[in-house]
Amino acid sequence: MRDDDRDNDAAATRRYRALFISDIHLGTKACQAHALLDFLRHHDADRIFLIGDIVDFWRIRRGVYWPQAHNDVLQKLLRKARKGTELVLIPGNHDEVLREYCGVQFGGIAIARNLVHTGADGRRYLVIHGDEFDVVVRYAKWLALAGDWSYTLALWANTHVNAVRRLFGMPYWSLSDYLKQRVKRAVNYIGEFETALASEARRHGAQGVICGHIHHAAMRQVGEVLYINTGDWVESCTAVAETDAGVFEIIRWCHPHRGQSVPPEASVKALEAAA
Ligand SMILES: [Mn+2]
Repeated sequence: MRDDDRDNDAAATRRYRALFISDIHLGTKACQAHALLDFLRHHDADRIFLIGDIVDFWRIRRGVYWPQAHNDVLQKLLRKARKGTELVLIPGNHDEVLREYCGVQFGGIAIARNLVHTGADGRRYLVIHGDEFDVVVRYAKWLALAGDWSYTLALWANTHVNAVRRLFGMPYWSLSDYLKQRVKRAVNYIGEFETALASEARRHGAQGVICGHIHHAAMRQVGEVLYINTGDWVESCTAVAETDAGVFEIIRWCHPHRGQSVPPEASVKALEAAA
């Protein structure tokens, strides 16, 4: 049985007014494409918002990684569009090449830089990826890329640098202290990100904001703005759904085929949870 044939299994599919998905990072080994396929099989919506970093063009530039499951995800989404789902794509920083096509509509997909979604209850939600508010990414892309490597570098340094430091009678350099500092910064960073996004929502006359980018699913009130982050399909496998009543919920999708690879950020997040 082909994956798509299971669409007919309507009893197992939950229908929502809208689904919000971001940070899939197709084209990377860390992408949980099988889990997402399974999620898409069990969930449908009148509108699906793809809120950035859907295809990771940064990684693809370093060499193509494109297994069948990644193709299946795109096919599955296009199939939903053919069957009447309105697809909205908001490019992120890893797929910013698509930003050239903002305002364009093709194959049942509308591409926009950001937009305001009106909830079932009439409340307005700014839908945006969020990297615009990430100063590091915006002003120094190479710094952001270096960030991916800092943990790997720290691990290497812990083993090798200390051997050299010992030779020179220098004190031990602690990896865990380094990570704790990094986590503290990460926590501050998330708070600042939420505040920035909430004020951007106010600027658009919206009562809420729905974004992605920081791979950290959340739903909380920031002042008078409801801040919603869809999380990611790299490690947490989360999406946000709006019911017909205009209620938003975070869905965490567990799937037996989830890959075992854990990116370095996951270890930092585990520390963060323990902190
Ligand atoms: Mn991003």
